Amino acid sequence: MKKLLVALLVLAAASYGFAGGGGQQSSGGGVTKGMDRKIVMGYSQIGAESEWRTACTNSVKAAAEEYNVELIFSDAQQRQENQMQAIRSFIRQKVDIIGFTPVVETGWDAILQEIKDAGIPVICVDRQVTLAAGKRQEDYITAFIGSNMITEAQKAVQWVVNYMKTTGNSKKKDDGKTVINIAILEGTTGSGAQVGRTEGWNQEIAKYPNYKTIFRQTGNFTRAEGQQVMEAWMKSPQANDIDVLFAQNDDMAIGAIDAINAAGKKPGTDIIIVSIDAVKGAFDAMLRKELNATIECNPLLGPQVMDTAVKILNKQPITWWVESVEGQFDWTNAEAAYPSRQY
Ligand code: GZL
Repeated sequence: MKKLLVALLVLAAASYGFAGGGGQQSSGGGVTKGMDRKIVMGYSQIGAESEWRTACTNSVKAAAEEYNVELIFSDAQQRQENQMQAIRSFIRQKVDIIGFTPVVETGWDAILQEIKDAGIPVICVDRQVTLAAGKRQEDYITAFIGSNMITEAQKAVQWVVNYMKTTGNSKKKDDGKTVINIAILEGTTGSGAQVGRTEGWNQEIAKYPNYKTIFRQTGNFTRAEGQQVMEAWMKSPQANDIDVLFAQNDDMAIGAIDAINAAGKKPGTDIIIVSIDAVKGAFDAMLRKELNATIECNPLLGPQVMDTAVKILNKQPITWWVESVEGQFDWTNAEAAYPSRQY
């Protein structure tokens, strides 16, 4: 009886994995596709804050199955210290390769040095890191797989300016002089996505001096926080001044849409809304004419992660960063594109 109890406890502990869920995903024996042995990857994911993140996690797990990679997966619940704990565990377990999405850009110098000292290659996925002055990412990160966040936001600006010049909202059009007031819901403060999208937006919108930012606050990439922030803006004296909302991801935009409707205004008409990701919820909102446009940010990175891991471990040449190829969707193409969307 005692042995059975111990065995069950060991099984439970192994299946639970690290903080917030995760654990060992092994697809049995055999070898990894493209290798002469089965490799072990430790993967530290930041959490499950958005539809996008869930799609990214599912892609990584499915690709590990497809490649027959033993995946030790950790969900950090948005906490950098949980990522550090998981990565140190991967080092202790002497995994073949580490994959991780840094929840924020900074604070990784020491742990990346530990990984380097352990001689384990590391793939940074989705969001980039910023190291101390004088240090190059390429000297610590073996490969980066993800989007160009700056480009995504620049596309969002161009979409907004074109729409305001050609269509406008229920109150005004952009004639080059009329002031267009913008509210911005930013992602997780300090994350590569928030930093890049803020930089890209600010750079591009500066070309249009009649566009004024009157609200800017983080909604932490979540629907709930996007709604809370928008509710507060809708109760403020400047509520009626908002012409355009830029949300740095679809989940915050969808939360904001709920708040705008609750305030008796028409999202997509009174307030023009552009966001980033192009998840299914955004397509639903565009078909309801409540979201005007979304700029695609591809979460289906799993196959590229596993293919790159195999190339690294086979000592084959790789390109350090292969930028994701991404489109954009609005009322002119969302309906036609929706059936073939994979996330
Ligand atoms: C972008 C990714 C962002 C998504 C959000 O690459 O890091 O994090 O845009 C997600 O939906 O939460």
